[in-house]
Amino acid sequence: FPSESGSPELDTMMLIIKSFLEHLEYTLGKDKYSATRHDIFNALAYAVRDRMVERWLDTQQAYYNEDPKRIYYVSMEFLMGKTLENSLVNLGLLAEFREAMNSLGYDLDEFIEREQDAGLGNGGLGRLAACFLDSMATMGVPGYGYGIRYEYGIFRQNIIDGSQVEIPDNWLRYRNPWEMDRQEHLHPVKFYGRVVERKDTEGNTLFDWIDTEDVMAMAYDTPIPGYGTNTVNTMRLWTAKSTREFDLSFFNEGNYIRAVEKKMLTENISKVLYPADNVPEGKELRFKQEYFLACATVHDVIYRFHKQHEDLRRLPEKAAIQLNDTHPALCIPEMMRVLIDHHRLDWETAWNITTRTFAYTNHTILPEALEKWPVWFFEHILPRHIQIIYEINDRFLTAVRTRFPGDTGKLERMSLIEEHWERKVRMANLAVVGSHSVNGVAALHTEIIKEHVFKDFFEMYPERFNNKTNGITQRRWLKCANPDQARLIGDTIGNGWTTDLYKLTQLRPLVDDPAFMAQWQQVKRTNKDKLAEYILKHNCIQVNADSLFDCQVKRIHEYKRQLLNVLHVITLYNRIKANPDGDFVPRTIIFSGKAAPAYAIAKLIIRLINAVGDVINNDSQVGDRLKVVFLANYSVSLAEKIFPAADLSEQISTAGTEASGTGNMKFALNGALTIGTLDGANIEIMEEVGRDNIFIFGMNADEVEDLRRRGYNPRDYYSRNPELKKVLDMIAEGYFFPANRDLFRPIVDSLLNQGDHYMLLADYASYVACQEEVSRLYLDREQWARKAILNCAGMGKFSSDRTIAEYAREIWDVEPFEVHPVL
Ligand code: 26R
Repeated sequence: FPSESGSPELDTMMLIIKSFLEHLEYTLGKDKYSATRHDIFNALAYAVRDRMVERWLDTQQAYYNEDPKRIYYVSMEFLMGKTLENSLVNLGLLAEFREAMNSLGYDLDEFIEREQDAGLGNGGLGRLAACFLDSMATMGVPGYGYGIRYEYGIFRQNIIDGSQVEIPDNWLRYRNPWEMDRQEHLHPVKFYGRVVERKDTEGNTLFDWIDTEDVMAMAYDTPIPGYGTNTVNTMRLWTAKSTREFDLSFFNEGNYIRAVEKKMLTENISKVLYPADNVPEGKELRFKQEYFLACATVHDVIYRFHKQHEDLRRLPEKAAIQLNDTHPALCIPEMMRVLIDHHRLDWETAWNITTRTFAYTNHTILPEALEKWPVWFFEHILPRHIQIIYEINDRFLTAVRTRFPGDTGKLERMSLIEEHWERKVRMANLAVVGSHSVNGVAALHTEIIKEHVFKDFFEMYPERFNNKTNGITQRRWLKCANPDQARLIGDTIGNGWTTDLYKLTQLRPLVDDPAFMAQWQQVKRTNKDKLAEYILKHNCIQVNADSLFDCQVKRIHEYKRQLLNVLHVITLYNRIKANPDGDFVPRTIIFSGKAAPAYAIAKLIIRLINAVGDVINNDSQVGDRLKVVFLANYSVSLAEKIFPAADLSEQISTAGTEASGTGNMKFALNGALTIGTLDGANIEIMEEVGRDNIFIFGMNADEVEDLRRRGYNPRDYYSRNPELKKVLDMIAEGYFFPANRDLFRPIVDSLLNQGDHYMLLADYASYVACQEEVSRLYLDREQWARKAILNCAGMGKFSSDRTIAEYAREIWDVEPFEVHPVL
């Protein structure tokens, strides 16, 4: 290869080709005859990674030299999805790599598509963490993501005979070219054992945690490139390795097989992501995972601090640790343990450092999703930590007593320990007491936690509470996912929106530009054609791309009310059957989402959707006026196909239950209209796009609360609304599953006989009426497109760049650096 051709473009191309071929040959040991498609992908990925490494090392060196405050985002979940395309886009090398691969006879898109998702998360919380990493790198915030390198991510969902079947997600099988193992970054993590006290020469009591079973946490680092900058941050994921001491002591016992078995058991800690989302799963292994993450991370933070500083009292100036829900909240007692037992600080000093370093984000209002761990877990597994938690609690309750004398109810509610027949540690209380900041993830959510979930704490520490409305990264969710729409926007208003999403307001006047509108509609139509093709291929259902694509994609949970959507679908079906020659606005209803494997009623809802779909899709009288599609295995990459093709975004949770939602933002950014309740971030979306450009129905959070207080009787709604009654009777009587007519009875039972906790029946009439408005508007394609454009134009606020800027200023006290574009 000539080193310089005289043309910089050609030089870049040559370098890419050279790098790719060298990786194929020397890293993977293959040539063009023996290379598999995986090999090509891996060689390509290594070539892309090489382009990041130089900036990565430079960034880390700059952090060391300039010693800015570091931000640690600690999370049990990072739902990264695919990496190849996003990296190329952020590096500004997409076109160059496409051309280089082309010249070798390869289609880059094939390899972009073929990459395995990194699915190390369940849903909103994990994907938010991934968007935050992108924004921190883009904005030059010296951020680190800390998590667990699960060998198995979120399960793959197959649909077999209408039911969800879970398949393990062995995502590392064909190697992960993005990560680098850091054999030298190892921390021991202790479990079990006991605590002994002794006195030092000055008579102070010291605590030794001894006879422990240790596991090593080993780091794997993944580079996180910013968009159009030189910043490359780090995501550090821990994997469990058995210790050498462990090996020796057990092997010396002489039982070789038993020794290897034990060794394997300790390495199980990082084996699998727990697939529960908003439902409790009080498993010991999960508890150990949480401590594993907390311990390794706290030690790493202190290790990095100590490379440049002596005095731990300066830690809060140099480090901020953001806890992504309570899952990593054991960081708090772990930090106390290290400061007191290892560094011999007194309690007050240690507590001051700890509370000034930590901040906690709450992501859920559902009481059953608040983590509580049995005290006996602690006594057995983390005996020193329970002592520390008791001490935190004693001092805290003393403060409560002083502030609110005689209020025993308050003491009981605020205690870190729940005193029922089984005593439990309330992790949310621990997180609030141990942090200087507590935030909700949407305005309404923050109000609810202040007035309900953490009411007593808000009275005591009002200054701690603040809101940080969620956001999404426009680089992945518009530029990569919807290139045609991104290009149209770029050709019209320029590309400033990629780093300043508020620039989208410049689209507003274009609603009066017929040429722009026609192109807008054409983009949506092309995206719908692509999704229709996908549906035909995967579900063998021919859908009408001219129909209204009505989408609800998210985890399956009763509070999200997929079932309310189903009630509407059956209503439409009954209306068509009652009036077969009537005029109906054609709809394709698309569902996608996973149910927690142990969540029986959620799995039954999936079955119901598929059963209803079977009946409707095969009814020739219905034709293509109504189709119901359940897309299996919802994931980041499937989401990237659905959002761009959606006309209507279903955000229909019971008001006051969805903390924020982020899918709602992705839909609107991609030009879908929202039908939703006044819940979570829907309210703020309405404020940004205007009340006329969104479909709002149902009770608001206050009305839900009121009705609950007054006494809610779902049967009132059932007996008074004949259309609703018919729908429920059909489900209950087995209309959709004649082979087993009782199959769906539990669903109807939950509504009619178990109190309809999420109040579907109360919102049904309003929902159906609102859907009629949706259909009416869809008949006027111009009006529809107008509103869709205004939705996209109003999404500026929902960039995760804005969210991160607020965290940086108001919680972390770091200034986002200047963005340094690469020339
Ligand atoms: C511990 C276990 C029971 C558990 C509880 C809750 C495991 C996982 C969860 C998931 C929760 C915390 C979650 O994902 N919450 C979602 O966070 C998003 C990002 O803030 C919000 O947009 C979304 O509304 C909320 O449900």
